[in-house]
Amino acid sequence: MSDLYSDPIGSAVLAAAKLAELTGKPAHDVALVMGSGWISAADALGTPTHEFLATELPGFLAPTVAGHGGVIRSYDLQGANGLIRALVFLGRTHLYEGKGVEPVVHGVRTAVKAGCKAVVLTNACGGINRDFSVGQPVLIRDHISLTGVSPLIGADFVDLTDLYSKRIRAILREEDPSLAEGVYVHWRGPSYETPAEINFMRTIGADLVGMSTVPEAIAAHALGAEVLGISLVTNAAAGVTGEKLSHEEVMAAGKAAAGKMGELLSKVLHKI
Ligand code: 8IG
Repeated sequence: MSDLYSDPIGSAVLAAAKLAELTGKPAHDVALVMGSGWISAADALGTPTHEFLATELPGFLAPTVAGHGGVIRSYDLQGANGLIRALVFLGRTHLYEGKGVEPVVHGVRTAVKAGCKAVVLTNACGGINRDFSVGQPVLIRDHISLTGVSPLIGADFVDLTDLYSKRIRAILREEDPSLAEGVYVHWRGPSYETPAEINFMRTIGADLVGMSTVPEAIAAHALGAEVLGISLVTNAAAGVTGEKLSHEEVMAAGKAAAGKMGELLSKVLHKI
């Protein structure tokens, strides 16, 4: 039995084998990780062939935050270029849960070991850039890690120059030219930023702030998958409007806007 902490890649290989067994599919093509409020985007993909708890696969932890599902779905999507097998994670583990980075990236590693060549990472985030409004989806162009946490261990000096695939971003912007792009800053949480921290983030070039996505993007890229990151701005970051941040408001804004993103995703998945 491979252990998630002592052999995270071996553990992902085991989880991918169990996934193949549960779905009867030897491989999947693309993975989507749905952040808070993105469940309606997954629903727009249609009816999954399989749905089960992430904890049915080795190495996955039970989720701890309301609205972060911990469910895995497998879809057969018929596209212009034939059948696409999509693996969808509803919910994820975050660094702020305090279990280390291994469980945070276990899903995307499992997906890549299951054959996925592209990984779509979605999240709900705070808007730092004043041009962005609540309910707006933004493509992640690049990131700044303020956690400094990498999922990689050892002399694995991975280049991150094109971490958020230019090619895939171009496909989405061709489908919807109104899509904005921005730099996402990773904050450990679970406390939100102070207004002074948001001013600092804006000064160093950040447009969006959130508590996910970055370790998963690095882990997927290091294993050779292409990454697309999409943030849904669900609140103005601290100090931007003077309003306080509430988890309930964040969830509501996410749910309201994710449906149209689901339509966009189902249109572009077969081109990715
Ligand atoms: I949703 O304002 C969401 N996630 N760090 N700051 C951080 N994470 C977030 C925020 C926010 N909104």
